[in-house]
Order: sequence, then structure tokens, then C-alpha cells
Amino acid sequence: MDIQTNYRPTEAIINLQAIKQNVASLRQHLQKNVQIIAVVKANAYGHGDVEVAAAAIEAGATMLAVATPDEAVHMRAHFPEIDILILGATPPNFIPYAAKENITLTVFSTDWIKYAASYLPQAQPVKLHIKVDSGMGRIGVTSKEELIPLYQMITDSPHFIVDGIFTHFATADEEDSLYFDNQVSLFKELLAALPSKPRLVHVANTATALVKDISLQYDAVRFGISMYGLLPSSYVGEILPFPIQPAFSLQTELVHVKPLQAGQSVGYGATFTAQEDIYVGTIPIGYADGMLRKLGGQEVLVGGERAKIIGRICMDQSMILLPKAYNIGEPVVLIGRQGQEEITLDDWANKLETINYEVPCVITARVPRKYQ
Ligand code: PMH
Repeated sequence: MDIQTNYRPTEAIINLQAIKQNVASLRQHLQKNVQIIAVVKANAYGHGDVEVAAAAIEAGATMLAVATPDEAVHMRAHFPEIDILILGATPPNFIPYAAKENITLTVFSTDWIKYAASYLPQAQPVKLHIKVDSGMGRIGVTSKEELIPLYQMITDSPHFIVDGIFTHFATADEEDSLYFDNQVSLFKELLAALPSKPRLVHVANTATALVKDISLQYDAVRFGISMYGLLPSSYVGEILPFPIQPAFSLQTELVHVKPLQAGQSVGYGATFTAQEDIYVGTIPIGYADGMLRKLGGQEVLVGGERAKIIGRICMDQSMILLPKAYNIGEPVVLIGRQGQEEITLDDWANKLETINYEVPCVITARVPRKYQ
């Protein structure tokens, strides 16, 4: 018997048309032969990796990028043909799977190639992309002295292929381009030192692809945040070459509505006390869903109007101040549009004193993702 799940009305709605449109708009913006690598790591920034990847591929993406071997295994199970790149460090014991399933790995040290000796693939060689750390300080080779021996070691081996080389920018979304320009220079210097250019050179994240020099599109761009319809920064928003459409919304329903008299309080710590007679609505979402306690005071939308979250957010429930006695089952939008009003993911990010990238990532798996 199939067991029904998701009885609770709390759900994230992912607009796949928006994702397709964002990818299609990027396609128009890029030079003809530049490929789009859809960055679907971390469950597609919390949006749902399988559905997002399918939408991105339909709209023109030719490669998927994930962060970990497990994410690559998950993607391969759903997409037998598409090229998949693991952006992070992969332990050499993954090599046999990578060879068999054509997963491209990121490398940045000769030690890794040495450790790989115990796991050498039998049949196909494994495709590798060399990561250059041009200033992010995360993973990657930082000099020619590191790059050239690594490149030689890979090309000397029948078990590996240098399929690509890439770097990642720390400040591509900022107006001041000094640090960015230094990263570009170092990457170009290292690229020029190679005996021959690998098949895929890629450096551009969203911000680079959208607002930097077109020569930085190279052979492919790694499209993350704006595929989801979100801006990497407000600066990029000011000079965006095409409109983007957010894909993520979050909604629930009122499960209880009650009048509260002046002087009565709400929630743990009784931190909110009614100053007059009011209506309080309870919604079935809390910090265990990723609606962190710091979002206390954030507005939600009910009946096309703004209503505030009052008292402390609980693990599974929260209370809101209602303008009138709504019925149980009344829709409540936490992120997204209702009538003329909109609450954005950036509103949540501001309230949480973080960036929009983080918000959908921390909406937990308890909140089902529904697709439209
Ligand atoms: N390439 C790499 C190597 C990345 O780490 C990321 C995002 C992207 C491309 C896509 O960037 P975009 O979403 O700005 O387009 N990585 C991360 C990160 O590690 N933390 O925040 C974003």
C-alpha cells in the first residue's frame, strides 16, 4: 500500500517555468558556443535537484555541477547521459565509480593523483578538471610551480584526462573590481603556461557571466543563483542584462484562529503581550522547517495583507497577528506573492542577516517541494 505523505499544508512551490526562462535568457546573453553548466549542488540550492536539473537541461544547460560524490551519484541515477562535474574535493576511492559512470572530478594536487594509484580505473579514463585557486583561498593550485607538475602527471597517466581547468571568483558580484581583476590575471597567467588548452575552460559564476567582460565566458559558465531567479548582490541587480524570475515560494494555511484579550500573551517566554483585543492565527511551520527563530517579527501574507509573526517561533508552529478572524484553512504566504503584496527571499535574508543563497538551502527536507 502506498503511504500518503505530506498531509500538512506547509510546502515550498518551485516554479520550473521560471527556472527554464532564466536559463533561456542566459542562453540568449551568452556567446554562441559557450556552454551552460547548471549548478545544482545542495539539492539545487534547496529547490530540488532532479526537477531543477531537468528544467535547466530542457532550457539549454549541457552539464550539471554538484559539490559532492553523493550528489553526483544521485544525479547520475536520474540523468544517465549528461556530463556531471563534482566541484569539490573527491576522495580517490570514488574513482572506479567516476570511471564507470562518466563523472568528471576536480583535482588540485599531485598527492591526489598518487593516492589514486590504489583505485585506478580499468576501462575508461576519468575526466579531470584542474582547479586554480586564483584568490578564493579554498581549493586549487595557486602557482605555475604547482600547476605544471600536476598537469604533466595527469597527461602522463593513461587513467586520466585533463578535460578542463577552472577557477572561482570571490568578489565578482561587487562593484570594485580590483580583487576580481587580480584573480583574472593570475588565472590567465596559469592558463597560458599550459602546453595546450584543455577542452573546457570555465571561470564564470552568475555574476561574472552576467556583468563582466564577455571574454570571461570562455567555453562554459557555471550558472547558480540567478538560475533560481535570485540576484548574487544588489550591485548585479542594478546592471542586470535581462530580467530574472524567482522560482521559490513558501506557503501554508491557518490551522487555528482565536481571539486574544488585551493582556494575554503568546508563545514561549510569553514575549508578546496583546495591548488590545486581537486575533491570533497559528501556522504549522517552525524552526525545524528552517524558519529560524530570528525570523520573529517577519511579515507573512494573509488575505492579500501583511501580518506579523508574533512571539517566539516554535519548533513546528508559529503565531501571527491577524487583522480579522480568518477561517481555518486560509492560505498564508511566507515567501512569494499574494494579491498585490510580495515577500521575497531577500526579505528573509535581510531579517536573518544573511544572503539569499542560504535561505532556501536551510528550508529543511520536512517541507515538501512541489513543482509547477
Ligand atoms: N562555481 C563554484 C565553484 C561555486 O562554488 C558556485 C557557488 C558557483 C559556481 C555558482 O555561483 P553562483 O550561484 O553565484 O552563480 N558556490 C557557493 C558557495 O560555495 N557558497 O555560496 C555559493
